[in-house]
Amino acid sequence: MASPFYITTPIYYVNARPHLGHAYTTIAADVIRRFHTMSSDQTYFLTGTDEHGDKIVRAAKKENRTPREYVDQVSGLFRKLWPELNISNDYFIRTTDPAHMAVVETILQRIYDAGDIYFSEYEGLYCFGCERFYTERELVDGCCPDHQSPPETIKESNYFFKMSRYQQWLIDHIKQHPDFIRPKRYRNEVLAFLREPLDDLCISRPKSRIKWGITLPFAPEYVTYVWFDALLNYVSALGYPDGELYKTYWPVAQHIVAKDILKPHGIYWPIMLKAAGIPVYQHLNVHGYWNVDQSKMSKSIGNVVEPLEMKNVYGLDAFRFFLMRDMVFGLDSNFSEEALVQRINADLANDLGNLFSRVLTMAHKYFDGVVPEPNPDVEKEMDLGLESNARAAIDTYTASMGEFAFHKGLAAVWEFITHMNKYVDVTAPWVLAKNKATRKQLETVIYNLLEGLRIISGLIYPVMPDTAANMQKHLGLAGDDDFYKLARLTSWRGLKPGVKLRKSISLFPRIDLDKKQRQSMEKAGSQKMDKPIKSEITIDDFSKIDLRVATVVSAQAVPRAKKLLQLEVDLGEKRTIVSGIAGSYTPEELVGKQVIVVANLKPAKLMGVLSKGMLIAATDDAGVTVATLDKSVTPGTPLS
Ligand code: ME8
Repeated sequence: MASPFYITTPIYYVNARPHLGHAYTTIAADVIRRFHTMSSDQTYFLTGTDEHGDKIVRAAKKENRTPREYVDQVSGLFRKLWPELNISNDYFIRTTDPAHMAVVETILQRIYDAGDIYFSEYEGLYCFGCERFYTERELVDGCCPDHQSPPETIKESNYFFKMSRYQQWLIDHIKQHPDFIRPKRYRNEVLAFLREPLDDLCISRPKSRIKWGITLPFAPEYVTYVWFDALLNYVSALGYPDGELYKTYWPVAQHIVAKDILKPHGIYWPIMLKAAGIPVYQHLNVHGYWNVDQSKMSKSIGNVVEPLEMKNVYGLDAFRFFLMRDMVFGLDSNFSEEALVQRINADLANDLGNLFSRVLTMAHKYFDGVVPEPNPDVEKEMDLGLESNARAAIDTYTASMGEFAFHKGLAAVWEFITHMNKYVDVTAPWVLAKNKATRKQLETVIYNLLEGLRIISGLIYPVMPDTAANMQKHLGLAGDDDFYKLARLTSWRGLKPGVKLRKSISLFPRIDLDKKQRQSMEKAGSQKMDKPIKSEITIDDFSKIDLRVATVVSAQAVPRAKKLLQLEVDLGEKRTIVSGIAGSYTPEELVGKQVIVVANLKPAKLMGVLSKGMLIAATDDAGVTVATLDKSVTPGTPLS
């Protein structure tokens, strides 16, 4: 019988456009949902937008819009993005939906009636960015840890939720259910937090301060705090309390969030559920951050990665694959286009793409594009462990994917792809084809390879659904809706001899990063000619940039990065700087040169090398020219 499976993403704030981080969580949810359909589970996948609160009102004001106009527009951006990324959500919830608002009121009233909400005057440290009060011990150097600004002291009467009453219950629940919060590091983090007494949660905001929210049913002059509203989306979307979806899916609920919202999901949410008499969720799955150039993505640094841009440049499946393969679920990861291109070229173009086109080409050359019949006389002899490798890959894959260890699941598939490539080399079908006496062997080898590809096409389905479908069609399985089901993949010999194959194709063309970079540099170069002078800055703005003279002590190429050179420079102290000038300078040409360096630029890792500073250079159609001085000066001399 099909088991139910329910997965949710956070509902995203509509105060910013969707970026790489939102895309990652939502793609991870899509992957896990598709993985469960492989076992024929009955699945439900929810995402949506979080639209109430101060943050949103301020963002709307900045754009001269009413909150309603503003939330409709930004929520629309999320809703339109997901199909572009092949996200298969069943429902998209908005906290401004009347049905959701009604559920929030019902649950608030229920908790109030049970005596777990009380009214009290409160003076505290409030961060407007987070829309919450902080205790002294939560602050870092007197500032909000997220916004790095000091909170304001405000005094007001408010409603409070008696979280403290449920503290011991929550500790016991987490201890009795070791994988309630996973991976373990986040479970430990929550337990560590629960070692201190839990403060009650202020769950209201007076309407005199903010109106854009859900009115407390027992106090019309107050709206509810955003987290109380937002978290309830996970049950309201299912039609709590009587909906069929609620009855089927709530008992098996799993959430995915990043570590930023561990506390609301690991502490507030289970306690809210307990107080409302609703069973708690099954698992909270917590992942780390995608950083860009080792820093958190932010508009002010200008390192925000747009998912659609990545899709348009590199292809959707390659982008999805990179995100799932490169991040260890639970840990932080660094995003760079260079790493993305390396993955595409190595794993997708080389390992999988070459295998696929090689095997199809041979099937056409030797068997006119028809799946040959494996020969029972030589089947065992020609297997060479391929079938057991396939089984081992499927076993590791299923165990890993089920625990959200996507990188491990994919690594197991790629191990099998490596076996397949070795199998081609060892069996050498082109040699078998030369001799009539080895026809049986050739039939069996090509059959086995096609069969291996069938299994691979199924295993990659959750992460790369389009590529899986493309492989499926080429393997003569078009119209077979169950081609990726685990039951089908675990039986070897699933491919029917005699079936017509399509002509070979290149699944993933190799990407020439240098060419891509050259093109974008050329574009930038031509733009530079007519690029207007930037807007005025003050002398104070300029003085923030610490320009220094530095002497290049040594220089060398950076492995696997044709554009980059690693320089050791002396600017009064020794520094390593990585610079994209390899196309225009040899390392030898640079040694001894005096160059100009931005000495206080935030360090960034480039191709694994930590670069502390940046060389000043000009780029035009002729390439890159490094700025130097007219006469030699003492290393470290500042420029002004
Ligand atoms: O917190 N790396 O919404 P939000 C990985 N509305 N994931 C990232 C990321 C990054 N650099 N940046 C964002 C909210 N995310 C609340 C949630 S739920 C009841 C209410 C992802 O728009 C990640 O999933 O700030 C993170 O938890 C979420 O976006 C935060 O989204």
